[in-house]
Amino acid sequence: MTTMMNTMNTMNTTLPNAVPNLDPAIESIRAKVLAGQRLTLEDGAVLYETRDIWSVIELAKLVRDRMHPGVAYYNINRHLNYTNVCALSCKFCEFARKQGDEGAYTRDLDYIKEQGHKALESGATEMHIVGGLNPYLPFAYYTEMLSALREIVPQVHLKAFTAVELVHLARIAKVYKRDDTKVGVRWVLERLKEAGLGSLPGGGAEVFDERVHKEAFKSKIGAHEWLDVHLVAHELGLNTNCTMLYGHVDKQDERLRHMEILRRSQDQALHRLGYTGDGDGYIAQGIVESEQISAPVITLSGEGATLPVARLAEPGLHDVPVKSNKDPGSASRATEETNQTAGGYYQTITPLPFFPDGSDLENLPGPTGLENLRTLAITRLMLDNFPHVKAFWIMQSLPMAQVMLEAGADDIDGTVVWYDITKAVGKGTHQETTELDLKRAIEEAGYTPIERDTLYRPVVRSGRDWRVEG
Ligand code: V47
Repeated sequence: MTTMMNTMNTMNTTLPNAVPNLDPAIESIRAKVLAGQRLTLEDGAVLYETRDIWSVIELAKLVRDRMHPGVAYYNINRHLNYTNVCALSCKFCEFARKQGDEGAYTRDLDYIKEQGHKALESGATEMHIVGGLNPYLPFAYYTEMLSALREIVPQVHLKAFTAVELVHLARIAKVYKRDDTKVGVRWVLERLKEAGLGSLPGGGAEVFDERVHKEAFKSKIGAHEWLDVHLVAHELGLNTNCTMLYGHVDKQDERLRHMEILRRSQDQALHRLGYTGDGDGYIAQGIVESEQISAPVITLSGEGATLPVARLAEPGLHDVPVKSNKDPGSASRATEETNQTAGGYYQTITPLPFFPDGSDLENLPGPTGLENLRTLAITRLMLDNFPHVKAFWIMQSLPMAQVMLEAGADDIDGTVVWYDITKAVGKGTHQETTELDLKRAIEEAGYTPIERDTLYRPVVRSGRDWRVEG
């Protein structure tokens, strides 16, 4: 017996440590996360550098569960890419074609209406509509597209046009002002909203950094213009999303800076809606040295924080007051006094891992599975004022999207159907999953699936008929 114990002791000392990666550097970050405090860029760097990736994931799950206890969202949607003809030549993009190239297309109004009918038949709550910067389409094409869909599918939310498309629209409508993007974009957005636009998707943000911009998407709008477009949308009461396309020529510190810029932009949006923060706001630098953002820090990831309430999508019905997470009275006052609306903030961030295939950066490997999980978890932890983090299964696969629910994501987008911008390995552009698959993935991950509309309001459904709860 003694001999056996001795043998076991010897074996124990030669076994690898059962938890080899625990990193004490994470402990101060853990304390901040538990207290609902904002993490710094230095904290973010630690989270990127540590070998203890499971602690990073565990912390992100803690925050995700605190914000959305027991549930995960999904939606029934349809993506529509109306043209792939694009004046730009971004290096990471395999979607764009020049007019006359093989495979170049521009959908006419009949095609678009047909997509509307299909959305209706499938019971979709959202159409996600984006395309290239097609220099041959007039401004009227866009308003007619929205008006036609509004007529066919009045209930379906039209989430359409990324920031760069909206700047392009200002150019073709000849209202673009080089020294103030906001003026032309406001003109465009007012008309699109009138025609039926419900919110903006988050594409085209890429990574907000001059070097990355120059190297990978030089002719596209930069951070300033992207943020200006979203600012105007917020001022008009439209909710928007945002993305981070990472894993190409970007570095980790540039991703962190991207996150910092987004959360400061969200501080501004929430402050405008009456969120008061905890009073210890810091004056952060904007994108350029001379610019300062003076909104207070507003976090939504702490215990008991109130997420902004969704509002009705129809034009003119944007007047549901939000509640402040710190001072419930202040938001209602702001709403009454300044006629602010509850719409007008970033709803969700979708981290997009770079897909090299077919792009000019095909020589790059693209991010690995662990890099994807780590970046997602850090996104959840850094973007403490973003209500949602989305797993876009098209770019991750559904099995990976399911794992992402354990690492910070609370939402899986969506049934999709056709998607042309990237193709998951071995797939064509027909990329569809069923509601059943989404629900099964969510339930197996231990969450209750909640079907949501674009504004994250729970949907009550009977077959293809649906209504928003409440
Ligand atoms: O804007 C382009 C990116 C975006 C590649 O807001 C690429 O709810 C990876 O924005 N590899 C489109 N990404 C997707 C997008 C999106 C998706 C789902 C939901 C939402 C939302 C937004 O895809 C583009 C661009 O940033 N992209 N090429 C590529 N090779």
